[in-house]
Amino acid sequence: MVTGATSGIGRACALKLAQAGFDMIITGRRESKLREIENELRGKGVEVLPLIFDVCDRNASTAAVENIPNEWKKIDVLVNNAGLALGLEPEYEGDYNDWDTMIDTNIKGLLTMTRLIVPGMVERNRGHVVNIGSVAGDAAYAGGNVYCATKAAVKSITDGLRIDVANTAVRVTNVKPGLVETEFSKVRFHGDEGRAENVYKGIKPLTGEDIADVVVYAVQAPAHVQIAEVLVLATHQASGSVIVRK
Ligand code: NDP
Ligand code: 8X3
Repeated sequence: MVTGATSGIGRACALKLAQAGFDMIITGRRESKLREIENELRGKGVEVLPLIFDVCDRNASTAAVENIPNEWKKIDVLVNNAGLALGLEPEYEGDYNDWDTMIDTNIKGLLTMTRLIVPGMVERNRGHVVNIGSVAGDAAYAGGNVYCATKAAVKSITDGLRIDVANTAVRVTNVKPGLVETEFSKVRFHGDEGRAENVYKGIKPLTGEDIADVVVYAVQAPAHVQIAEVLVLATHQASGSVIVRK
């Protein structure tokens, strides 16, 4: 299961995991995009189950998971990818709604999906949770404030889960990308495409596929190998705030 598979990193993860032979449960809120990727995945010869729901809506998330047909219930891999940044204002000028949406999606949505899916993994003594964190969780950068805090929370939540399932064969990974060119900046700047494009000017950013390669590696590592955490940066990015542009 990949959450937020309609775009960017999640979409690339779904495609690369399908290429590796996994049947795919894909989720997102935009039905038309989900249908597009459903067709693309079917073309790779795997079974696909699309689920349309908002990870911020706990009742809808619970209903979606409870209604998964029996033959799909044994989920081997959960990629908790659905997430977003909104705004880049100084903390003292931030928008309350943007803060709530980031916290509800990146922290509470990820926790809801973990709570719904991981008990089955523990019961079967088999499974892998890959959380998509961020370099933004390692240190705050200007205007990053609440987004950075949500990704720092993803680190703690991932580490906590890894401890709590250490007596099982379930593995837990935090993949922390740097600059990846996806719909991320368009969403962050509320649809301002010009501002979004500037984020990737003068540097060759990562692609969703670059991150998906890391996810597939972690998932396919031998059973005794747990890739706990990976920071993946573009070559001319050194941290959340050090980016050398040409
Ligand atoms: P995109 O905007 O391209 O994709 C985000 C995905 O999340 C979409 O499929 C979207 O689907 C889904 N999503 C967002 N909110 C919700 C929600 N409430 N319920 C269900 N699905 C939701 O961005 P990215 O691919 O870049 O982002 C994916 C993850 O990677 C995020 O967690 C982001 O924080 C993280 N990340 C991104 C980086 C980057 O530079 N791009 C770097 C580091 C981390 P839909 O709109 O259809 O619901
Ligand atoms: C996304 C990467 O640096 O834009 O998490 O915050 S950054």
